[in-house]
Amino acid sequence: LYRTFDSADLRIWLSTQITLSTQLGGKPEEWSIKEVSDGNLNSVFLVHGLDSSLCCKQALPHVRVAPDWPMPLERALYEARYMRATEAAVTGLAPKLFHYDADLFLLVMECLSPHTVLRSALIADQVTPGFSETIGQYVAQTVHTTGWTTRPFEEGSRLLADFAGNTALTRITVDLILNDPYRVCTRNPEPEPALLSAVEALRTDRPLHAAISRLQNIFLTCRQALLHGDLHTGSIMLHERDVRVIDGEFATMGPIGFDCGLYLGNLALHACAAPQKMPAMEHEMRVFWAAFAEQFQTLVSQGGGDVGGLLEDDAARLTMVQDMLLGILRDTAGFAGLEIIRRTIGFAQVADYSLCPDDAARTTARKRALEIGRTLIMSAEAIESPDALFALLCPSPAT
Ligand code: SR1
Ligand code: MG
Repeated sequence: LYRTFDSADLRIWLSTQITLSTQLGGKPEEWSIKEVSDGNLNSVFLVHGLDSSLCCKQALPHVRVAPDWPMPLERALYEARYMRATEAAVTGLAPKLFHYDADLFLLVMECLSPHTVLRSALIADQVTPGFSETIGQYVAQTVHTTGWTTRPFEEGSRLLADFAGNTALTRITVDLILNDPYRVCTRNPEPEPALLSAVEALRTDRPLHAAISRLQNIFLTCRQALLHGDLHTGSIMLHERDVRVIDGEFATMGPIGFDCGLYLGNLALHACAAPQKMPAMEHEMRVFWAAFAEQFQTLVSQGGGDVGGLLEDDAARLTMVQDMLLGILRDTAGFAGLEIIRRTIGFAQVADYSLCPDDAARTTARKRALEIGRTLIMSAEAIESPDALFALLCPSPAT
């Protein structure tokens, strides 16, 4: 039954869906349907009816930006499962899922309008400072509701089973984030000549490879909570103070620091591309971590799961939470470093570097990003405080 939809197919299909067409209002020929596909993987359409609007996202049988790269359609199912597993915990922080069609691998969601993608808003300098508070709360609330301190272990085991099959997208992460930037690989774009020696150095850096192996092990074996799995600034939409997380198709049980690290790594990348915005990005990092840590501590202290169930007093629970937060902080540093490096020299690079005024400035920005990424990976295990992490993510220009 699967076929790749264009706008005309979508209009016909929606007209057969009584609940959705009633929700839209008016007649099918009155609906405005616009394709707005922007990400690397899927087709996205915005449908405006007389009464309401919808966002329809369909998985393609290949990577949208690389049609020769086949990709299983089931990623849409995992995105739907992620939205359902987390929706009660993050109402208002993510779009609502109205319908998932298992034959068409199609999600029908709340249309976020007039929202823009955070990465584009940052590039255009059109953000309301403090947006990262919502992201910190989002991560704390999603990982709390799916973690082992909250519910009996049987529920965590069910999540492990529900997401174990998302291997195609986890393979993308394993390749693109955890391996490709450090080896010769046809997926890697040709580096600009001025960056070649820095790229080659990363391929032969044995201490770095040892530190990355540790992070690979954490990513693949630590099943701490259900992750978004791709929490970069392109997976967030916002309008003024309304901030929403989208695109949970990479969802997997994994280390909480992975979601935190991808987000902070993308803020650091933006600061590398536009150094004058370093103070603003450091502010967002601090806002993120404060919101995440505060919310995590409040929620996890409530208990309810098999982990921590023996702890009877507040002080003992606080000690456990602080111990968890330190581990998450260290993982965050390592995964932020990996994200910064892969977005600088790997397959899916970021538009933030378009802010550099010329080629020389872009090369300088990229070299700086590679240095920051490497330092984060190498120092992750020794980090003792959030301030130490921010100092590595936002080093002063002289260092
Ligand atoms: C082939 S997909 C490339 C990247 O796009 C997604 O957003 C993920 O970040 C992935 O690594
Ligand atoms: Mg995405």
